[in-house]
Amino acid sequence: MTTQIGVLVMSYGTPESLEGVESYYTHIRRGNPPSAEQLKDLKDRYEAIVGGVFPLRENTDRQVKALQDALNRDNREKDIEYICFQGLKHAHPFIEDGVERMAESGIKQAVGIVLAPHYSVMSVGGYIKRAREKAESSGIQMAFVESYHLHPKLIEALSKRVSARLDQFEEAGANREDVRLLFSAHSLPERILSMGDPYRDQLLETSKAVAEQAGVTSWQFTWQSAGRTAEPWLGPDILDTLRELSKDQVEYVLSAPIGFVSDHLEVLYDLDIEAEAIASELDMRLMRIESLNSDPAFMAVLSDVVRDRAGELK
Ligand code: FEC
Repeated sequence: MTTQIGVLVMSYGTPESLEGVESYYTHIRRGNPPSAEQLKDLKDRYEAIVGGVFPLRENTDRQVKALQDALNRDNREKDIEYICFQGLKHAHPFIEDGVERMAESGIKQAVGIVLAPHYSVMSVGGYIKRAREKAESSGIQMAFVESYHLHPKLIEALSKRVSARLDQFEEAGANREDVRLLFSAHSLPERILSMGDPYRDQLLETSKAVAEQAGVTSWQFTWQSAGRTAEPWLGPDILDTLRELSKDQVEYVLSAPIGFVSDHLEVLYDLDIEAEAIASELDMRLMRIESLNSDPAFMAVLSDVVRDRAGELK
């Protein structure tokens, strides 16, 4: 008999339309509505990005479908059928909706995974807490993937992307050795460090592994997309890092936003528009590695870690 295992694929979520930005932003701000100025600023950023106003929605839909296909394609466990459900942190269908849909489909056992490879109690930890609470009250046994930041297939997929862009720098006349590889991820409040949170260390581990595999020695890590709140956030921010690199006569920079797995606002605006504008002001050449999106290599990472966790369900 075939056993069905649910897979709750969790992602940040994005509004469905410009009209939905206010309630989305209010949700991110834990129920506090943004000021008119903050709202306009966010809407302007969505309007500025190319590739569709809310590309994260489409990208997450594709990733969820591709993961389900990957999990069932080779059907290593002949008696298991994986069924993927989506659960978003700040938009419909919310994490709780995803768990509810699993319960309605008769799922009794499930694995939860977040489309973000690095664990922080403030990011992945928050998704897992919400899913776990809902699963407990819905009678679903759930196991969770907490991080996959050093999975060999992830390191390979990222280092291939780095090498491809270094080839392009070379074709454009630069020496590979003169390109500074700049890894980045979403900043979080500095207080996570005193909480012993693994987020920063995991990001540095991914950076080191990717640089080594791509044969790059000139690299560093920087933060991006810090929140606009009064408390201090982890830095330096990528815009300041670019200014510092320019002072050191660095002309070529390759951005590798390893904390993200999809094209969305924080990549398409914060890097491709905002950081790009600073780079051109400083007369630097900035390129960015391609996002993982639904690359089969990334789906293989996700399906490996989901299967591992599924093996722990009794
Ligand atoms: O394309 C899109 O529509 C969504 C892009 C998006 C992603 C994303 C990922 C992460 N965030 C993380 C932490 C925070 C914290 C705050 C915060 C605020 C925002 C705002 C927008 C936004 N985030 Fe986000 N984040 C994305 C978008 N994020 C929009 C609100 C306006 C702004 O500050 O720019 C601050 C909350 C507060 O005010 O208290 C904290 C982390 C990630 C990466 C892991 C993950 O994907 O979950 C961490 C994508």
